Amino acid sequence: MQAKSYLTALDTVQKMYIDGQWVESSNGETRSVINPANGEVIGIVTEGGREDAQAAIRAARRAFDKDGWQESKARDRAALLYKIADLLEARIEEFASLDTLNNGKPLRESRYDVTDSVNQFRYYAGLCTKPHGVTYDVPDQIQAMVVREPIGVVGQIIPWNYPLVMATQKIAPAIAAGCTVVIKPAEQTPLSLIRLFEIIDEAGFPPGVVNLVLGAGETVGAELAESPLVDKVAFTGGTDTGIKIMKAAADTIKKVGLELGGKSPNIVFADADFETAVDYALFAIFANQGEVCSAGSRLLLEESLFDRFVPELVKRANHIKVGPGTDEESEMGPLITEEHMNRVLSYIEEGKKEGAALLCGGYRLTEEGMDQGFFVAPTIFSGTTPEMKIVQEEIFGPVLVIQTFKTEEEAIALANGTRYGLAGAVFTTDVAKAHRVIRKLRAGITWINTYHPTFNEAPWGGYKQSGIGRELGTFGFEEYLEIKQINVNLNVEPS
Ligand code: TXE
Repeated sequence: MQAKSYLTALDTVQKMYIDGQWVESSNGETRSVINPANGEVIGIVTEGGREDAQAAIRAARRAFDKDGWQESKARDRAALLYKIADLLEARIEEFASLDTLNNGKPLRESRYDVTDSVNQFRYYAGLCTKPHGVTYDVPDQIQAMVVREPIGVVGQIIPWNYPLVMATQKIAPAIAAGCTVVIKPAEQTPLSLIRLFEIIDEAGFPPGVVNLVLGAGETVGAELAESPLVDKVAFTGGTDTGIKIMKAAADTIKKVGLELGGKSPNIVFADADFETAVDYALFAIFANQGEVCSAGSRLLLEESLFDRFVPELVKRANHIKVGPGTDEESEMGPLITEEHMNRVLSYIEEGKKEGAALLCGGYRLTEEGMDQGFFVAPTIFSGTTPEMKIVQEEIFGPVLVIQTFKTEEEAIALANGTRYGLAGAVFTTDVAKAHRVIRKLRAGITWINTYHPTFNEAPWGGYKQSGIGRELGTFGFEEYLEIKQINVNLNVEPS
């Protein structure tokens, strides 16, 4: 397989990058990295502990406080970010292959992700040299102004569903803002981020400005959230872990950025364009195997449309080509780990027990070529009630639950009826209705007559228990900046 040629030999332990050096963990432990499409070991990485995280944090602190990074010029930071973008762009196929081998997603999705990463570096390179500050017309002879300054040392904790792009959308704005960074990938998917640090090394940052630590969430991740030397922790992952991180950060009043889970409603009215709505209902949930925080995992269907819409939806779901991501024909890959696959399968069992009607899928795929991997068939339930676990909880896999409604009010009430508020969509050809409904959704990312398109220019984040703060765009940049008020007395005469 061509993609495999991008892997590092298994007798080489892949290292962390701390203070400008490639290092192994102080305890000498390692971790195997697995290809979820076949269960094979595809990498051995050093397994850091708290001491390694502390060393990285100290380096980042020193680089910020003493070595001058905090006074670095936006133009110089932009040049470094442009350089990373160019170097990464020259290696898109390599990075896409690594993400596919390590995460399982189809190559076409990984290629899209890497291109997105390149664009993130360029976007923030451009943004950081643009003016950002305000002056105020105040009473008295005072010149009042606001300037933006970097927050300082930032700890960043990354999930496994978008191993590269989730990391770059945190690194790029933090560097652009003038912060120093300690980043930790998910235990399951470190390979592409380790490779990105080769590029970061080549770009020529001063030691300690960008650091990579590897290891478990409960140790290395927790250290980033707890350390008094870290000024902000930025996290993407599950809501329950987000709660732990917020508690851990509370003792030092760190700034906290949280991009958490979702159970997002996709509302389809009877007057929607039928083909468009069916296409996006499928894409909303089955893209990236359903391992997407913004997945349209609840289809809210106007009752009168049910008999026409659902058979078509099920027919097409059954035709989705599931297979290894490295196969160019594959439309859906395996789930990330055996443990996660079992969690998804147990939700499916729970749904059946609770009395929901299983319309398709609901099982592990074990055909030849997939028997050692963690593949689950595209699954759809109808006959659900709002209190069911499969309706309320994030499954994070290829499982769609259908809820039906009769009125606009009922659709809105159902849509907002979970603890989450990340995303949501409305399909209708009635423009006024589309706007009425979208404005009632308690969610940070919404679409009308489409699902999933996201742009580096636009803010990403959730209402309710889906998070705090925003990533991407100018909003994502602001999250890495402090706000300083400066008041100048204009009455002082030169002496
Ligand atoms: O995620 P975790 P898990 C959801 C999804 C999934 C569930 C559990 O529903 O089924 O979370 O997945 C680090 N202090 N999402 O357990 O725990 C961990 O090492 C500091 C939604 O894999 O959120 C990893 O780097 N860090 C989601 C990162 O947190 C800790 C993406 C994510 O792991 C930590 C992934 C701790 N105490 C899962 N514990 C999304 N929003 O896209 C773990 N980590």
